[in-house]
Amino acid sequence: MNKKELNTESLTLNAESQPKVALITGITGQDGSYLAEFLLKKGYVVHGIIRRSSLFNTDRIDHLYQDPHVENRNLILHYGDMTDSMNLTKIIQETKPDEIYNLAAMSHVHVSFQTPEYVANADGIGTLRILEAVRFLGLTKKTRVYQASTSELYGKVQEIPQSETTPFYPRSPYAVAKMYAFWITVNYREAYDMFACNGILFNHESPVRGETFVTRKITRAAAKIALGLQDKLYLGNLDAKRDWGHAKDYVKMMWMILQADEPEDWVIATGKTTPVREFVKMAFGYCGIELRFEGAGVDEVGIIDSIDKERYNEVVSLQSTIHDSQLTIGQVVVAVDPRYFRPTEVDLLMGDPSKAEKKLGWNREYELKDLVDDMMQSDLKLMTKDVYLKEGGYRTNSYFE
Ligand code: NDP
Ligand code: GDR
Repeated sequence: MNKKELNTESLTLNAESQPKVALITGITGQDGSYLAEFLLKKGYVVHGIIRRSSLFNTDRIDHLYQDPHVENRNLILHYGDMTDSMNLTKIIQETKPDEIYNLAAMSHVHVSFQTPEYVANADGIGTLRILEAVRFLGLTKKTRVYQASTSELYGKVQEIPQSETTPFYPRSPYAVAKMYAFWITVNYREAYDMFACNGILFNHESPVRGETFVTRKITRAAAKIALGLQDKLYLGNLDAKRDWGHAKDYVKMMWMILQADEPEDWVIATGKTTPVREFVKMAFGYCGIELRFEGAGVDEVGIIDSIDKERYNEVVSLQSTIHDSQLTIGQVVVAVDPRYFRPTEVDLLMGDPSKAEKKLGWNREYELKDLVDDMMQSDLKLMTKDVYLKEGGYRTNSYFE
């Protein structure tokens, strides 16, 4: 594909001038919701697979939801699960998608040590179920498949930065399951001439990132601490370094990968790496709260060094006077809790996105600072609701990992 031909705003039609049809597994997740929004804007009919849950689990796509009684809907949801081959095959048979984005997964690295067998089934074999359904239904020439592969494959990294040719060394049940998914995607491409691709995406975050991933845990806590709703944030390994981008930039690339001339595997990253500790400083810094870190290992703490009152009032003090900050200089607001350490850690990730930049013309809109600002702005707004609820005498919930 020529760079100039890539018009992300245009209506996307298939050969018979019908809107293209996409199927997204994991549509209720962070990436699924942004991707659905992106594809709908481009004129796709989007089918999504959701799990039955005892509570509504469609928060992230509720703004896109269409009543099932409306005619000519372009977002259609199906109940399903990555562990149920028959169900996946039936959905693919009924929808006959032009593109499948396989995003569904138990995606939490630490939790995968507690549920390794389930993760192998959903994240590993689940990918095989999708590929095999496409093959079995005779859709190999019609349906292109995107597999959500991950920088976790590099694990104990063999070189810095990591590129498409860097050897893998997975360090968790999650990464090992994703390793199977990576290679089965390559194998189906080579064996059956399928347009099946891996996007090896490095960490990407957003205001709708799951609350127990480190960035969102930090921005939620920084917002709550700034508003006087929480005293302290407990974290694990502050030395871990990640290559963090914005999910909005990354879902665009998922689509670009499936529009390329040839099916290939692609690294998507920013090319920069930052320690968790620095992310914490940036999040508090957004509120005008300067932190310094003292101590080492499990004894390390983050302490308030100074407060820029003007900045604090600008972003935190709400429109009214309801909040009287409890923050003091010297206060410990971050501490280490070993329960968040992993049995085997991935110390450093830093991707080399030059192939995607050169061959597909991918570029990013968000730098790390923009990402932190976006997440902090959103979480301050979210937590401010709790301040009002408390003021009004209503109960608010504290969710801790
Ligand atoms: P999320 O955890 O936010 O979303 C995961 C989605 O998968 C949710 O919709 C979830 O449903 C669904 N899901 C989980 N298990 C099953 C199952 N057994 N059957 C059907 N659906 C299931 O992940 P992200 O959006 O952040 O990531 C998307 C994909 O990209 C994942 O595969 C992840 O491993 C991978 N990835 C993510 C990166 C990142 O930094 N975000 C980086 C690299 C790869 P429910 O809402 O019901 O829980
Ligand atoms: P990761 O993301 O494991 O890279 O997987 P996560 O945000 O969970 O951890 C990043 C790093 O931060 C360290 N850390 C903590 N992590 C969590 N969750 N909670 C803590 O309190 C904490 N303290 C320190 C971790 O040890 C780690 O080093 C994410 C997921 O989205 C995967 O699905 C995806 O494949 C990879 O990114 C790329």
